[in-house]
Amino acid sequence: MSDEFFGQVMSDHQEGFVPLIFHKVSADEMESRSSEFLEMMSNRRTTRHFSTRSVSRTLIENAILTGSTAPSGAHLQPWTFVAISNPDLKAKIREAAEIEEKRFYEERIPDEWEEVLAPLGTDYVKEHITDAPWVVVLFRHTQRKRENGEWSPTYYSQESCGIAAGMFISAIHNMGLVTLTHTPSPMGFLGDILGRGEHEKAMLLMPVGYPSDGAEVPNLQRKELDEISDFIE
Ligand code: IYR
Repeated sequence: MSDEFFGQVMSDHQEGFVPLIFHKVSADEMESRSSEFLEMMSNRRTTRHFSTRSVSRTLIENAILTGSTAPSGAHLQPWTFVAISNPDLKAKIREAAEIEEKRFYEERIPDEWEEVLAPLGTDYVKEHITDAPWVVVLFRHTQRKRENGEWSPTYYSQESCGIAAGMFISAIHNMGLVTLTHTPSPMGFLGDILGRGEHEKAMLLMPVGYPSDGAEVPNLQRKELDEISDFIE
């Protein structure tokens, strides 16, 4: 097959098709698996209270690999998960995050935003960044480097990284750990501190670890099915 297609070099793409690996599941088994998975995921909560207990690198690698099974626009997999356990680096990130967050909470936060944040009990102090044994920062690629060294766009990178983050979070919960989707704003300092390229934009900072003894979560309810769906049959 030619390497040239409408003048574009195709060599940085894999070509062809392979059979789908699909495991048949009986109707009964489907029902039980669907409700078991729902129950497992219903027990997931976001907490801000992390233990300093260590977590093996293998667990973080498996969560990242699970996140990276996400579908992505044109299969460009436009993400980098930067996993940090180095205490000095975590302290540096916390310091920079708290500078931004202090400004956010004290000066920039609009009233309507303050109103909906209040029940979550958040403030500018981000001890989770130094308490959690790992901090994983998800960077979204806005551009990709071709094999010939030129830059081209990525497609649906927000959607792709959102899905990858969801799968990462599910993997963390499934393995018995907790995480928090922290979005310091603005997040530009993360690319600077972690030395990422211009084509990578920090999207989420996720501390990962065990909850601290006595960890708490806000007393929140999830919406009912009829509030989040509309069936047209
Ligand atoms: N970035 C801030 C504020 C914040 C915003 C939302 I939307 C939240 O759901 C929670 C917090 C912070 O991380 O504290």
